[in-house]
Amino acid sequence: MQPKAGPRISQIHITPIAIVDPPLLNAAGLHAPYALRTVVELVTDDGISGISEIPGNRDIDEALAIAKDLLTGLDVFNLNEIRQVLSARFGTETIKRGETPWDQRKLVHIFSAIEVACMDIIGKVTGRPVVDLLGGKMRDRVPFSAYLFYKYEGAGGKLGFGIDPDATGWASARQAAALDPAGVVAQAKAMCAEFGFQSIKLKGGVFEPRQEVDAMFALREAFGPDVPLRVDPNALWKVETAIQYGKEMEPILEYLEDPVRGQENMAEVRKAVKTPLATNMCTTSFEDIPNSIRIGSEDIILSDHHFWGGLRSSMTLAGICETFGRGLSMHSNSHLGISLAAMVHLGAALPQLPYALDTHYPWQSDEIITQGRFQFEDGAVVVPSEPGLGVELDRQALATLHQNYLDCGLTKRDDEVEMQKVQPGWTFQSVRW
Ligand code: GKR
Ligand code: MG
Repeated sequence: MQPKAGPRISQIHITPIAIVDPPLLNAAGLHAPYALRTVVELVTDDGISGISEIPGNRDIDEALAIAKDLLTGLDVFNLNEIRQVLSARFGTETIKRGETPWDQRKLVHIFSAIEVACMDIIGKVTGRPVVDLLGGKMRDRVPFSAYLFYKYEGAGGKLGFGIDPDATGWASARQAAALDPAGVVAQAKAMCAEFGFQSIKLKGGVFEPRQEVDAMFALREAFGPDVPLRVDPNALWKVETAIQYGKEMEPILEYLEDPVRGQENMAEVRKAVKTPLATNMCTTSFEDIPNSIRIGSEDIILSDHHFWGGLRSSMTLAGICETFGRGLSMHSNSHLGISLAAMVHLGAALPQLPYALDTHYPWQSDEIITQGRFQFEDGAVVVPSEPGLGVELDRQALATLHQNYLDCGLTKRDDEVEMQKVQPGWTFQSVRW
């Protein structure tokens, strides 16, 4: 039997969108009223469409536009060739991971955008869900963690720091300010009541460590010892601060995420504190792995298919983690359902999943998939069983969110600038306490 020629890429649509995001605080400042995402759609010569979603950034969109001509005519099954063509055009990564909590590298995001959309098509052609293309389903439901943020009052979007007085349930609760331990606990209760999360993470690096550590003890007091807790100061603490508070939180933390900046500092803290250390900041690419193993910078790598170069690369990372005794979990940024679907397929395929994954999804209210917002049951999402990612693009919603992008005037994420609108003169410091 002769092998069949695969479907070939004939169209690539790149659509930047802006989604409503509340005024969340983090180490780099404040979230803008809209978070940017880019939706990529590939269409094959026989009319099959595949989609993906990545963090929005004008430079990455421009690079994707350049990639269009290179990718047209390529076989969607030949992901190796696609990767090679993109590498040959864009060379090795020129942008550094950077100091902010989010990753702005170009090539890894492009790989991810194209690979996920191709996998969606391959799934549709073969009639199998993406999880099967990653080696098969290890679990039917993928657990996620509550992801708490300090925040100002406000709904985001057009309302900005204003609120919708008619909102109810979590939609109302997420508008409230959370600026102290009591506010954090109230947010956690509302989020867990709505989504059923069984683990809780607090985004730290906002207030001086004593306040954030008190918030963690307040969460422990409110939720008891059976709910695993994590805190993520996004590398803002000094080594001695991390050791002092890391030791204090040993009895209550499941893991401590990026307390300090850089692999060397993380290794130093890791030697002194019994709690496992996790990272999405110091070991973020395959090139970082050798030094991580050499010096022991973390226990758990928080993978993210958007910046580890796609779903198959993330499976490769899982193998490396298994070999070297690293745990693996997942990092997130503000996102919609196409990204969530990909995260769920990956989470379902990972050989081990000892930790609930991060997601910002509860903070978003928009959606661009025809099925509407994903439902969580006891904090978990059921793995889609339809071919491909199992989600379809809602073209009307895409048009509306693209118009938001045009209207909001943002072209990249800049939390420092947003913070300066509230606190003039505020500047990001890569190590603060
Ligand atoms: O959304 O503000 C945020 C987070 O700080 C995000 O950008 C981080 O990348 O969630 C992330 C993290 O775990 O570091
Ligand atoms: Mg983190």
